[in-house]
Amino acid sequence: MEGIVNRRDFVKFGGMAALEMGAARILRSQSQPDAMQGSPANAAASKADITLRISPVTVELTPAHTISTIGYNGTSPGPVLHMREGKPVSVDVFNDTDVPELVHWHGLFLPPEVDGVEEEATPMVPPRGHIRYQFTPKPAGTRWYHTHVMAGPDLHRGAYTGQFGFLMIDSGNDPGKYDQEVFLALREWEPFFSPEADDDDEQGAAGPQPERPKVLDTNPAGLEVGYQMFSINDKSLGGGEPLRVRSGERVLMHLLNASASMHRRMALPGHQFQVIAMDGNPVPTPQKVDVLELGPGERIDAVVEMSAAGVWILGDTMDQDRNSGLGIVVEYANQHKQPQWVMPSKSIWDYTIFGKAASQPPPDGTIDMIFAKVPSGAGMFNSWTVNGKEYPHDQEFVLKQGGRHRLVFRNRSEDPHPLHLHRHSFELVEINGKTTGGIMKDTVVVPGYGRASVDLIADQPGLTLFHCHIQQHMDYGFKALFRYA
Ligand SMILES: [Cu+2]
Repeated sequence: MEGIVNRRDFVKFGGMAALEMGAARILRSQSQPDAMQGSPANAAASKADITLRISPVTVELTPAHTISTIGYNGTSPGPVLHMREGKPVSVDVFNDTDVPELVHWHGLFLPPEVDGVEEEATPMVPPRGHIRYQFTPKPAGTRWYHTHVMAGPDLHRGAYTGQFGFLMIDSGNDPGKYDQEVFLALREWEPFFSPEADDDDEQGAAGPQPERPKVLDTNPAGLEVGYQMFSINDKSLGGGEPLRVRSGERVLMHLLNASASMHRRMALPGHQFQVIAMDGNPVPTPQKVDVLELGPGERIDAVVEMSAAGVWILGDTMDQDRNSGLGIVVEYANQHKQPQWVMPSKSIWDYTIFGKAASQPPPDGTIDMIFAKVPSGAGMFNSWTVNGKEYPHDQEFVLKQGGRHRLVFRNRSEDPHPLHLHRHSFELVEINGKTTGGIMKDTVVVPGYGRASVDLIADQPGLTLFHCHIQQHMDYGFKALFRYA
């Protein structure tokens, strides 16, 4: 017991020391990146708990269609990683590519120096180099890991590659009320630039639009990103083994939208999803729904009771994407029909049905954040502003240690944006005028011309990146750095 306490204290001390030398660390990482691999705690050449190797991989989406990308440990998605909440872990990351990389641990409360974000001064994993991350994972739940580099105009970088995977933080208290557990990462491949977004925004068009400006900017928009192939994990619909189930089984599905830009609506005809957690955090009011909606970066844990024997397609509701691979066959034992798809009736995704009555205390302060698109603001591409400015901002977003900050996200553009805050989770307070409580997230989709308010308790000192999880939006201005006063 004594030994454990000592080690924790040591890790804590290491974290604080690193924070104080933040500026020095940036310099060191620029001048001699190799030096960043060791703090005294990991100087020994012991084997890490987990090894991740970033390298070129091929992915056989169907027997007839194999793609090349960058992945982890020879695959994409990377392995499902398991860590125990509160138990210190070491991860060796080897970068077998010719460009600097970063591994970000999405949804974890980590110090900036291991969060995997250049803007927070996490050191890069040098080309052909190695770095060791050491941290204490928390909180428990469905997290994920992915690259966090800029891609800009390069569709072979960042979130367009296969560098993503599930990261499960286990609390040790899983009641295990299910018969099977499956991991479903939703993805697209072979990106290309296109004059139109490859996205249907049914919700944005149908919902209230409290932030719609009176006068819209009608300048011609820049190029966006479309895709040719789609998959769940590494297989396109029909390209791999079906998900085999039995009548009466309860299947726990972990869904992750690992897309660089696409919003997803998923359905399984004849079945409902009992949503038990969003972004890995248990929801106050689990509910059954016909359709799940996930913006890039979001996760949903849902239990599906297998009560409609047959062979079905679990897939995206957009015909083109599903028919190009975004789905998986769900096959009951002893059933051998053609897989069936039935379009669900229209439904509006509403986070608040999973919440409870709002009961947040008044915040200590409010931070307004207005998001807007500048059509063709970056030449070929659009640019994005936060409070009228592209990243970086000048010390504008400051948190007070221990304070409850209400962030008001005002989306003055027609696109829905999945807004992600690093190193913290926040509580959804209001979306398009509907109040709610108890929904803890790290990524929230603010609908087109919509508004969301979230409460952030500032209890993780250090630089904290906020950004849209659509790679192209993030790369062209849509991010901001929070500081602690
Ligand atoms: Cu965005």
